[in-house]
Amino acid sequence: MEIAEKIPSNLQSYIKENSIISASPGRINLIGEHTDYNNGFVLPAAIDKYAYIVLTPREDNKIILNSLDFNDSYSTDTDTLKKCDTTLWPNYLLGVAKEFKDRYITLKGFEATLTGRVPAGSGLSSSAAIECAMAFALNDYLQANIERIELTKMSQSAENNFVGMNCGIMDQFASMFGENDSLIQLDCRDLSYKYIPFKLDHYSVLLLDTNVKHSLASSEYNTRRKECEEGVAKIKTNYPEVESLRDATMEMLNNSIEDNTSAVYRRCKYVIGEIQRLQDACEDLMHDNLKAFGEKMFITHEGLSKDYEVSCEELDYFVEFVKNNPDVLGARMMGGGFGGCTINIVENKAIQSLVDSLTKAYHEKYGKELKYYIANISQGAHIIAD
Ligand code: GAF
Repeated sequence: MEIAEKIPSNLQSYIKENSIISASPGRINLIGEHTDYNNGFVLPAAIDKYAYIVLTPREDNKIILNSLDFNDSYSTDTDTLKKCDTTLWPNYLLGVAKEFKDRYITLKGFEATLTGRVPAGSGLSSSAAIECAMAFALNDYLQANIERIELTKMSQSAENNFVGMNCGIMDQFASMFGENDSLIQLDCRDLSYKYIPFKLDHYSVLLLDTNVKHSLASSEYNTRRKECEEGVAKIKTNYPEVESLRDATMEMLNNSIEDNTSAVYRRCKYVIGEIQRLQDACEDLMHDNLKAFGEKMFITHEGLSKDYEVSCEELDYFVEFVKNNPDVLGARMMGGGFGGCTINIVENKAIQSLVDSLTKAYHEKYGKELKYYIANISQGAHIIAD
């Protein structure tokens, strides 16, 4: 078997003559946070950190799953697809297998070995990367010929319905549709999208990882979704045509919820503002106005922190730390929130000194270790060898 692309060395010994190897990346999101499940726009991109799967066919109906990162294995079979209730990682893979089965595609036995280079718990969508790599490998193995867009929806559905995390579609879409050096402007209402070239010259996308993940993350995520739905229901009593916050304006909101200090009002205010802000930010990119783009990132952070309330002390500290640094054009928390990374647009020559000073300050203030990554915008899910 000829393997054109470099794959992690720990996978080598699992590769057999008839193996299929797939890879799918983590993502960043420049602007448009918590807008996907409100039918709004998002602006993600795939990054050069991948989840890899080696899938080797079996003659029987057994499914054997190995995680090299957790040094763990799990077995079930194609008939039962028994969910694992002691640890989560097998369920990302089994959830995707179930999606094929639900589409009346006959499953066959296999052994799948997984290793990931997307840091977990950093808000870079390591779980979407695993799901999409699995969807790609199974599509190839079962010769199902399912299109990328459908594989994207299957991966999201696996996370919603098998794993039990009610995420939107942004992460899986970015992992599947990423292109080198391009952002994806995705309209989550109808899944239409366009690529926006993103060449930063002497700037880079720097991810500063707080290395914390507060346990509130998934329960608060579901609460935010409910609060947005509640807002839509209130607006709908005056404006029946409004189906989601995408259709709402600030005027509609003000005419529908009197108390502008209430949680529901503030959640809706943030989302309505963010959907518009993303569209304005894309205009900034068209006009090569990175400075204006970056300023909007700071505004987004403020909204996520104060109105949407999904930030945390560490993330706020990181954004505050870079705010008055002239070499940083924009910064904000990224992803679901309550930990993980901030995304920053930083002048290349200033990166090292920024990282050094924040490492020291973060350690002094919180006793915690900073991690950081330069995000190179890369290709989405693909087969490496089959
Ligand atoms: C998480 C979810 F998985 C996405 O769907 C999205 O809602 C994001 O949080 C917030 O923008 O990554």
